Amino acid sequence: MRPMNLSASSRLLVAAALTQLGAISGLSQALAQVVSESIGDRSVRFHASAGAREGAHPSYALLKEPEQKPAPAKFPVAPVFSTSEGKQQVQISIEPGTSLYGTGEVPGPLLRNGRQTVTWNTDAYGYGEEATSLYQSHPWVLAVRPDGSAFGVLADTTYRCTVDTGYTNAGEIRFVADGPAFPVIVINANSPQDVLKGLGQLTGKMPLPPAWALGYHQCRYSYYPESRVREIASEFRTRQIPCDVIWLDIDYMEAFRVFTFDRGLFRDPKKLNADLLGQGFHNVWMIDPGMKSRTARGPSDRPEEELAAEGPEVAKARAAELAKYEAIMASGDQADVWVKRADNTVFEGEVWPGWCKFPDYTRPGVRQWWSGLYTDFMAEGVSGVWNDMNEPAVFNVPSKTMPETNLHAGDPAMVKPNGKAQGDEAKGDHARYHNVYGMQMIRGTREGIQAIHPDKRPFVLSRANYIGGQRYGATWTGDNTASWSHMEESVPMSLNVGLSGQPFIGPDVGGFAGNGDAKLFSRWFGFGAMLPFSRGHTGKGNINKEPWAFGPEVEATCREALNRRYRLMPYLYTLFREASENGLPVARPVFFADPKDAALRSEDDAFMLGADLIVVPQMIPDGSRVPTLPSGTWREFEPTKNLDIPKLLVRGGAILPMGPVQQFVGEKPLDPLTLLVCLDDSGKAKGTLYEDAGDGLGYQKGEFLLSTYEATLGDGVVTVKLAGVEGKRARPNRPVTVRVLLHDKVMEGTGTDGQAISVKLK
Ligand code: MIG
Repeated sequence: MRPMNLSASSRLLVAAALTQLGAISGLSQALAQVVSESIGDRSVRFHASAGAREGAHPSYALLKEPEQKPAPAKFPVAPVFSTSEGKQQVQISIEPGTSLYGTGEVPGPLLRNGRQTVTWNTDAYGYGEEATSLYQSHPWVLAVRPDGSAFGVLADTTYRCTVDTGYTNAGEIRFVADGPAFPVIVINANSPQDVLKGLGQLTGKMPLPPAWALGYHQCRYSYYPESRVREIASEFRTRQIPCDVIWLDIDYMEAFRVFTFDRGLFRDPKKLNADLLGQGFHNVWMIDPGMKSRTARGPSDRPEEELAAEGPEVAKARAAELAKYEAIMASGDQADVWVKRADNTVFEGEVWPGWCKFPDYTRPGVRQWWSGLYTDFMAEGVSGVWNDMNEPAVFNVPSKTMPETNLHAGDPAMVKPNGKAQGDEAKGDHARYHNVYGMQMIRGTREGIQAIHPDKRPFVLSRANYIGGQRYGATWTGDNTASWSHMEESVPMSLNVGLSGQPFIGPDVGGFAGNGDAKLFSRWFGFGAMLPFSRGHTGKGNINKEPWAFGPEVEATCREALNRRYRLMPYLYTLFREASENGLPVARPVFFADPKDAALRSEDDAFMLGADLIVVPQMIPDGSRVPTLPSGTWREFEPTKNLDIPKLLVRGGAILPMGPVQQFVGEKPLDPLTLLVCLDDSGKAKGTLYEDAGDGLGYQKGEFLLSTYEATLGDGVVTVKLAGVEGKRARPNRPVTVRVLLHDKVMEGTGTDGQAISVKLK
């Protein structure tokens, strides 16, 4: 409650007294006047006080400092500000029956009620369910009310922030953060879907990735030498298992020096990349932030005898790589790009290459320098970049990262909520910038590779990120474990990242830490092939985990799982396009099908792809778990007895576009186009198909084709018509197969795209 009927001057006096009191009791902010402003259709930003608004840092979550309008007279959510042990605290009460989600990359179940997360990007190898901080930070909660309406709350701070989703008090969401007072942004809407669209408007959307990135990715720590990479690629093609990308982990580097190649293991990366591309494989190579700062040979250098045996030509190439690296480091020193210690000397920390310096990506000029380093690298025919260890991870220190007192320069041009550029206030300690370090790194990476290939869409994968970071790259869920619990967890974890603004997410399919066995691998692969980012990966020293590594039975399952992904690629690509336009996740919880249905709120074995398809994996070995699914018509598509292959259910009222099996995206034209029709109770169905060049930015100039198909049932005949077209890409002259899913059978008809196609139901 606020003091009433005080004159202006006495109010000031009270405020002053309370400020002093506030330091110990936390009363001052609770009593100070909360200031709020409208920053979007259904979004209001709240500040603890006018002073807090004045002092607030620029936002890293928001796409840009938004246009402000007076706050609406009535708004259903009112954050309450106070201080707790010197930190700002914000409480948002929730009505009973409210379900909480989001909070980013979190272990455990989908439903977050009763949990606590701490935003602090952490190298969390083999994390357990009790872990409160993983690799990414999303101080964001999605709250779904009993009536299916929803709101989202974003604590707009980069500092370490405790996100309490009913852990301390079941009736509230609570944020407590280090650093100065921070604003809280609330998005209120009629549905969780609309809240996420609002989040996309404010924080930006995932730019449309190149189509190949939606294919299957094969990784391990690490594939080398070059001959092993070629062998993996050939195996995929000979065995006819679809795959689009082969990944190169740190061992390709010259003793972990970034932007170099070990020319003994990889004599000609350019030729390797070109040959792979000739077989339909793109490639992704790893780059870390830690840059080897001392020239002395270290434990990561290969033994002298081994190097000598490679002969003079390799020795020469190796020397050239080292010279290139020294030039990079010299340019970094010259431009003084490094993160500093509190005493302003250059900070060094140990990572893979031994002692390293770390670029200060918070500085725009450093990002530019970093972008430039990709020029030679990309010239080797590199298609995509994997930025790892960017929490940043530092070895041999208890904190696993750099000291919080380290110094960053920041970006003076960034605008604060008060509308002014921050100028000198940009300088800040690591505590302030830790959680955005990785995000700013991949921002530089993305800009670099975009500038080098302006005609291509960049692909960047990052381990660390911060809310809004979907603007710069995809992410994965880090070093999980080859266990049934981690397999099960990989679905809700991916879903909550999606519910926090990042659609391009998936786990290490098969598990990173440990071997696991055939059964686990096969089960995981079956549904891993249906997640937005689908990549098999495993740690150093583990057994082989390619789809064929566990024998013919598992191989057949993997092939079937991937064949399905590739056949559904037209639908998946349409979903990615939708996500890039409106911010909705690609993989969604099943309660999205009916946000009013309380029974669906905690279902997290099954998940949806878009609004029209439910994927139902079996998370326990014997397959006895029965997930809760939405009511209404949902028809199973291509039922199978193989427990490792998830059930697929199509929504009544939907048309799903599908294509032929292909070994890589773009291998074949979308011919024939298959339209999978599942009628609703009134005998109607509708669906869209998005097509474009699959790469490049022409789509931004209208070079795409967005087709809407509609089906109607009349007199025992289903007729599918093209009901709408957008974009200026020409419609291919192609055959269409219409497959109508009925409750006990499938009926087919054929025709030509663009013309009405009829299927007689017998
Ligand atoms: O400390 O580059 O999460 O995917 O294979 C390990 C080697 C460093 C951690 C990543 C993992 C990657 C590994 N990296």
